[in-house]
Amino acid sequence: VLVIDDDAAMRALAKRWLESKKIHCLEAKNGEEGVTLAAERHEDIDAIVCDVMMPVMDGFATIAELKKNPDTAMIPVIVLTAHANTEGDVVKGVEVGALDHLAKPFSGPVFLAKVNAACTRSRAERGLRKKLILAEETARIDALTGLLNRRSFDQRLREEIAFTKRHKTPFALLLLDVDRFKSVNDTFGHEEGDRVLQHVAAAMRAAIREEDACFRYGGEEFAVILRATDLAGGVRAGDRLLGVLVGRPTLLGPEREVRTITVSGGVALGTDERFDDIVTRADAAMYRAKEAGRARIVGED
Ligand code: GH3
Ligand code: MG
Ligand code: MG
Repeated sequence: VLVIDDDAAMRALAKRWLESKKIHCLEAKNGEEGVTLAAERHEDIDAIVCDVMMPVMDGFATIAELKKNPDTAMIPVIVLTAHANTEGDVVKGVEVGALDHLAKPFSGPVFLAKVNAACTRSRAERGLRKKLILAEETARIDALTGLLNRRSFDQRLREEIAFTKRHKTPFALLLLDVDRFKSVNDTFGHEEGDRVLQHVAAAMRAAIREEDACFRYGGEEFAVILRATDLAGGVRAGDRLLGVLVGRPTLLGPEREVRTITVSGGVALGTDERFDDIVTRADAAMYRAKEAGRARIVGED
């Protein structure tokens, strides 16, 4: 719990009550110090107790600052009001986002009960936020390869089409399919097959620029959406990936057999006039790459 109060005796009193319940107490002697400390230690702070009357930056301004920073905005604040002007201060405190209030001089058990309630709420919210972040991530990311998943691909493709319509700059779609992947599964088993998919994903990360999003499109098929890129640029990106794959063969099975994994790829162009059938066109180009002998990237006609 962070206690912000310019009165040293007040801080000492609060600290004694908190520590009697084994709650660690951080202290700040004015609003600025409190805001800085809260930002630095936000992961450790479950609640903030903040005095109203302080020189330079009063309690309300302090709370307003805490609410501006997304890292500290969610930490519940209890305002410490002076007895004489409690009502007005409580109203202002609630208006700037305080959770609760306490009038000075306060009773220890009431203080602790309020602090405990704030801490419980804080920890529950922290747990929920963590779960939410994890849930958002599993919704976007393919668990095996760590690349963006099919759902993200559909979303990003819609965004890219909107961007292309607005800015009249084309984008390229590179669709990739692992060559003779069934034979990896059949010869070495599915687990080694999975490792090959991770190997391809790592090569994609190495070969493709950060702003060009890489996806696992499904099974052993991958995709790259290349913003503001023409057909030749899309083919170049695919060739770069092939270069990386050829440059780093992988070892498979108990005998650690050396295998070079390759992909075949097709590139299609999305323009502000033609975008609807881009996946079909890239797929057709990829099919031609397979027909022509695999391990190559073909642009659409
Ligand atoms: P081609 O060069 O023509 O693409 O030949 P291929 O063997 O790669 O093509 P095919 O489509 O016949 O085989 C794809 C195989 O990929 C079939 C399927 O069992 C396998 N596969 C799809 N998803 C996964 C996966 O997540 N893990 C593993 N291990 N195998 C997968
Ligand atoms: Mg396939
Ligand atoms: Mg394949």
